[in-house]
Amino acid sequence: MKVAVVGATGLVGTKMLQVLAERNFPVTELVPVASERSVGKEVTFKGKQYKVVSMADGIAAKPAVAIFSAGGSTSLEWAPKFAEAGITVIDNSSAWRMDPTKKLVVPEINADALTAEDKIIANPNCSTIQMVVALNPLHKKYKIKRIVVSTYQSVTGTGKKAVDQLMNERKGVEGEMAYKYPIDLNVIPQIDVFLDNGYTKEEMKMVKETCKIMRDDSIRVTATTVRIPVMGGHSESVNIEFENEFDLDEVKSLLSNAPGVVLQDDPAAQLYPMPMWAHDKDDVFVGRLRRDETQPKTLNLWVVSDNLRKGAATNAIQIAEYLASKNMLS
Ligand code: A2P
Ligand code: 11C
Repeated sequence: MKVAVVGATGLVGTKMLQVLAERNFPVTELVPVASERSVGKEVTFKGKQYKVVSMADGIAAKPAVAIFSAGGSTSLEWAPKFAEAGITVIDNSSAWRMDPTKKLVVPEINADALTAEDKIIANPNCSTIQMVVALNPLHKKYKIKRIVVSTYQSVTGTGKKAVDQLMNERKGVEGEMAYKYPIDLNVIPQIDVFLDNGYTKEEMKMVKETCKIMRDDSIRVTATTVRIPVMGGHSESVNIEFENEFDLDEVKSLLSNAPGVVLQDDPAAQLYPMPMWAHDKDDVFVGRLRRDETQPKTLNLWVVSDNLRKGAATNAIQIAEYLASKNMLS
């Protein structure tokens, strides 16, 4: 199958090439696409060099599927043009996520909603994906009423410029700033821009995308999203109030058997999820499971995942794998 990766020179795009190769997605020809600045540059896929082409040439190549990670404005402009040419777009930006005519998909949860008519499919935000992968099995069993989440997010979520800022600060060299403030030895309680309600766009993504993916608008979510000087993945402290009573051992068993989830929860052995272990893994790691002793039917947990993997590239490629398995890519 001919596969285009749009944004192939970026952090997520590069990870997409790696994940496509690792998972042996049936790529017969790769079409790497990026901005005009990168046309003619080369990327490596399965040991072979491929020349980066422009957006227009990406369409002209007629891939069966185009996996986009080139920013929201690029997607808004170009995804419809790819779709009109009959190319299925899986888009990692926020451009289409809340469009009621587009599906927002985490395969473990709602791939069944996809049809061959879906030509632009949205990949959720990284911090939302890892949370819903962990919480969906619990929602199905106990029904979630309310979620209070605080995040500790990797600089890789911002892109290459932020990784460079952190590394430059470590080395004590001057460089371009991805953030308004230093990030090394600091914590920045702002991810993306502030909205009129005082929350950031990242926080409101977690609120809205959670309900859409879990197909339940009654779930109340409140979030504080924070950038920390870490690279391996995003971490989240999640407090969940359920409609129904739960049993902690049953919660552990549900999570142990949940697709895409790895339980890492052994306080006696000081075992819990950490970004240094989640790095470059496809799973969502869950630990620190305990009752909230201040109110009934409420659970605390800690969830970590590599935001470039399950939070972006892996989830998008799992969507492509699902479509391919159902013969929905032509
Ligand atoms: P380029 O490298 O040519 O700028 P990151 O999030 O790591 O910064 O990566 C962003 C990705 O999106 C890069 O591959 C980048 O290409 C691509 N990109 C950015 N703007 C555009 C655009 N206007 N058209 C196509 N690709 C774009
Ligand atoms: C971050 N979550 O860590 C963001 C990156 O809507 O896909 C991904 C933004 C998005 O900064």
